Amino acid sequence: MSLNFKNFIKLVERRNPNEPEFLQAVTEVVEDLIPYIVENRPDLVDLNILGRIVEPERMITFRVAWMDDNNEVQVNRGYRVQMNSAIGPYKGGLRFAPDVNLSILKFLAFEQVFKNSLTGLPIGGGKGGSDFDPKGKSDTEIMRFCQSFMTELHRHIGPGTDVPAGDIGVGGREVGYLFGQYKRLQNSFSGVMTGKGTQWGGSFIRPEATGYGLLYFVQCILDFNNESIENKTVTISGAGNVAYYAAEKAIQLGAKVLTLSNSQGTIYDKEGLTFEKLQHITSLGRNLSRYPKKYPSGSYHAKETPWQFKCDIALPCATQNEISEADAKRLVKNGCKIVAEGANMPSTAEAIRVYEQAKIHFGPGKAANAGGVAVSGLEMSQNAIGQQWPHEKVDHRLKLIMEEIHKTCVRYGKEPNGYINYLKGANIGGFLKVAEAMKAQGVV
Ligand code: NDP
Ligand code: 2IT
Repeated sequence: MSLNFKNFIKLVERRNPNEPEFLQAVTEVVEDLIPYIVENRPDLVDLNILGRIVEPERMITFRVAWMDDNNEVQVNRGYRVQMNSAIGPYKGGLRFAPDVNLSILKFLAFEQVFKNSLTGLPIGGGKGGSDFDPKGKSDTEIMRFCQSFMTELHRHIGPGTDVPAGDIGVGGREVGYLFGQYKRLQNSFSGVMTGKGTQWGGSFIRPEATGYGLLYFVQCILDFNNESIENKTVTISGAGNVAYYAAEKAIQLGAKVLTLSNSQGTIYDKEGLTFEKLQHITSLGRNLSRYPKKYPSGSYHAKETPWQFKCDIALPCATQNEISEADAKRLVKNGCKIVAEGANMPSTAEAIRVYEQAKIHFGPGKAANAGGVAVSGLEMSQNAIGQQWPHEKVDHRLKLIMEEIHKTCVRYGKEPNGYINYLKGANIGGFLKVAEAMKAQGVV
């Protein structure tokens, strides 16, 4: 069997028409994998592992009908993409946002396979969600939607089959309603979801894990280059779960955090954010424009992203394709030395080329934001043995996992001139474990 990049991508494009995000994610991975396996692993070429890994094992789409507060019947579409279960049950978040479609969920599920493998834990890859828009909905509308969503999803998931969690638009509240409905339908209290409340089966540090893990990964990059994070300037996009805890940990480690943002605009505080300022931002909800009223060192930039501001480290933590080629050029021109992704695929393919040409350090999402799902994996372990580990233990394990991921990236991503291509390292390192498992389990 022969394997050639152009023909492979053509085939993926033909089989998945009109799915630009999925194609982008696949291209980003197989660009690194094809040369590697053709040279080093002809056995994997013969078994058509790549052809199999880009095909979801199962995809479920379903109707979600629910009643809004005006007693009108609303209809949304629900999805679960069960991508790969070679190394463990499908694992990955649920996203509720109006732009959710199959292309976005397939790209997220595909990335999740490599990310979950990198954590070293026994978890396969999946992702799901709905085009439901939680913004502006009442608490009871959110609950009714979650209950209706889970009424269908419950028959496809389970603690040994598929374990969902949160993502954009799905946080602790939604996980609670989803879990409650699953428990009621199955008459069983189980570890079917992660991100649960710490009173009822959740792990300590899970809410913080993605943002904290991101900063631990940045620390690894800096250590590797004999540098420290202290007094480095950091720009962060987003103001949700990942962005908030990334900012908190960056401040704790002595960095100067200059921005947070949402889909409406960006806060820039030239004196840097503090814990108190972060709390105030939380109290503003989505109304970030009110920030300068309380903190005059801050300014608000409507409809703008953080990437125009000078920084040492940029941490995109909002959504896919939020850094364009022009943004990347501006970051490099302004002296940015590290881009590490809290979000999934926030850099366009063109932006990544700019980073690589400028030889700045680029931590791709599947490595840099793996802390969230890693602690989800630890939550599954705790549920399986009926225990709850203390904060310190979970945080310590999170740090060790991020350090191991960094080592894997260095091992497979080091180029002859010494530059660490973290993307290549993460792609190859994440792939090999899944590929070996698929090989061992026969042609399925
Ligand atoms: P949240 O829903 O908590 O927050 C999302 C934030 O991003 C909000 O501030 C939101 O602004 C902003 N945002 C969302 N969509 C857009 C958009 N189209 N343009 C600009 N801003 C946008 O989500 P999370 O923090 O959980 O997720 C953020 C990213 O991190 C996602 O890419 C997710 O896949 C990834 N991730 C999350 C993990 C987790 O554990 N939660 C784990 C690993 C990765 P607004 O309110 O205005 O929409
Ligand atoms: O993108 C991600 O890794 C997540 N949204 C977290 C998934 C999880 O199962 O914790």
